[in-house]
Amino acid sequence: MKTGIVIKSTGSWFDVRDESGHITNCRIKGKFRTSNIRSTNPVAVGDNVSFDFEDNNTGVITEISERKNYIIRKASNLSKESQVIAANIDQVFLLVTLKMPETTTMFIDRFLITAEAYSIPTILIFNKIDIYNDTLKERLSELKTIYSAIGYKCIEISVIENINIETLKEELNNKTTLISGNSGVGKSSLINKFDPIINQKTGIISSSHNKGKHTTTFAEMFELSYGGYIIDTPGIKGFGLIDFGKYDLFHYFPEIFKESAKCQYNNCIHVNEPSCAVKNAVEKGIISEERYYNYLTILHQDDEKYRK
Ligand SMILES: Nc1nc2c(ncn2[C@@H]2O[C@H](COP(=O)(O)OP(=O)(O)OP(=O)(O)O)[C@@H](O)[C@H]2O)c(=O)[nH]1
Ligand SMILES: [Mg+2]
Ligand SMILES: [Zn+2]
Repeated sequence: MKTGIVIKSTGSWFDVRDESGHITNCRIKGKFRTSNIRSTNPVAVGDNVSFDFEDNNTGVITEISERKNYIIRKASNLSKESQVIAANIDQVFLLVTLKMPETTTMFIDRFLITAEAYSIPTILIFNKIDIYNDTLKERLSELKTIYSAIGYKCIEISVIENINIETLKEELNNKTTLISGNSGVGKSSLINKFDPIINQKTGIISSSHNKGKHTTTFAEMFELSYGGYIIDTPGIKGFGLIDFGKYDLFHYFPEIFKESAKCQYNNCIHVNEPSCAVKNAVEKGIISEERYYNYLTILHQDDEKYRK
């Protein structure tokens, strides 16, 4: 038996790298009891696994070590199956763009809820600033103000014009970083800049829809020659949340959670309860209206699921 880390997953086959750096193409046999989560992929990139050789080149995964954390999503709110994007990560680079394609704050907030739930530090990276006009630059500064006030580090970059790439590289040091975001925001283009040994395929933005074309199809982890690992992932359209309780959702909005201590009712979910400190903070501009609106929308969109 050998042990290693899953560095690539194509659905049914997994590349597992052992300590010596040797990579074995592994499959899984039978059903796996990883944890109590129901996911379409029992093994994810970042998982520490044990495996037996089948022959010289292939192996069978026999065991998955308990995960420190993971990022999990559903394709949509209604889907039953969830997918583990990656496991055992130290931080996330959430790559967003205000143009070509436009990342919504709803997408950002849904992602952040999941990262908060597993206490995974997330840096918001605004890419493609080279194509922002004045209106978009204003919007960028507004978003940076909102998210940095909550405590998220925000960095604006341009992969094409090499702006702030070195600053970003400093954040990678010796950590395992997952990079996620919508299709076409420049995830693969960015990681190609992190190390010349990485040569990920990049795609074009469809001119009719201003959206990416899902160029990256599998999650894959790369070792950086200066220390640390980076995981490139396929672009995601929607970020469906796994089931959080109605009374738990606001715990994952740090600024709402902070104010909630002052609400009159301890079962307040900050919708229309009297003497709600959260609503009060929104009125005073302490909590961003947009974030609060997204909170309410998620609470109601996912309401059906909570009632079941
Ligand atoms: N203008 C501009 N274009 C960029 C920048 N960064 C990346 N792009 C372009 O955006 C397009 C998509 O880049 P990719 O790196 O393939 O995007 P991705 O996020 O990996 O997309 P998926 O693999 O589909 O999820 C390419 O045409 C890149 O050249 C940037 O800073 N400015
Ligand atoms: Mg890509
Ligand atoms: Zn309240």
